[in-house]
Amino acid sequence: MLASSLLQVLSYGAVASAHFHVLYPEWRGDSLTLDTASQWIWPCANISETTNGTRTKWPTTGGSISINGSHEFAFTYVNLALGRNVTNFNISLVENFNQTGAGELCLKDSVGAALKEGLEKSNLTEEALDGKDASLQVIQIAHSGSALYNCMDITFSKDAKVLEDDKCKNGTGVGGTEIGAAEAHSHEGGEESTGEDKKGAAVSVKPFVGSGVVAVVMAVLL
Ligand SMILES: [Cu+2]
Repeated sequence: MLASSLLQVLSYGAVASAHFHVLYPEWRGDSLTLDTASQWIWPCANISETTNGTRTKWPTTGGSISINGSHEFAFTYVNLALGRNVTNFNISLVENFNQTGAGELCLKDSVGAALKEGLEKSNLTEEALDGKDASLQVIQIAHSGSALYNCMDITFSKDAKVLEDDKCKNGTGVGGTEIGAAEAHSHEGGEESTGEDKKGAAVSVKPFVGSGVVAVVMAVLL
């Protein structure tokens, strides 16, 4: 039973034109058609780093990222790894973002702050980034809860620009929201409550948060 449903999932992945395309920066290769590629494979869909010099020049202040997703929604992450032949994508540029609506999704200039923060943690300056090679990794968690991977190779350049508006558009009905914890609920009537009230609130809130998580998991499975 488990084996057959697993096969079903795998064959769906192989046959359907599901999953996502990367439109910008140029991806390492078309992971939907290359024989040895599979978006299920961490960290980069089993596609090696670009060797033919076609890296995209990407601004040191953070560039645009554009994908075309086939799923009605997918939890989306973008990570950055500095250097060449890297597997340590330790700088998060986009986190906990729920892409909604299938189609083209473009983040024009929204990763600058996250990049800056990541550089600070790595003790790197924006100036030092100029001319450095790096790879971007896009992860989507969609149907069945599996993660899909694609990577793009870049060279940071202080002269590179973000995409023009006409090249960075969201498809009709495509957008996204940041996924947050159900914190709003635990703050209800929070500020003025006594220590004891807080304890009581925390206890009563817990099952609610739990069911929220279950609902999210259910949604992914559907
Ligand atoms: Cu898919």
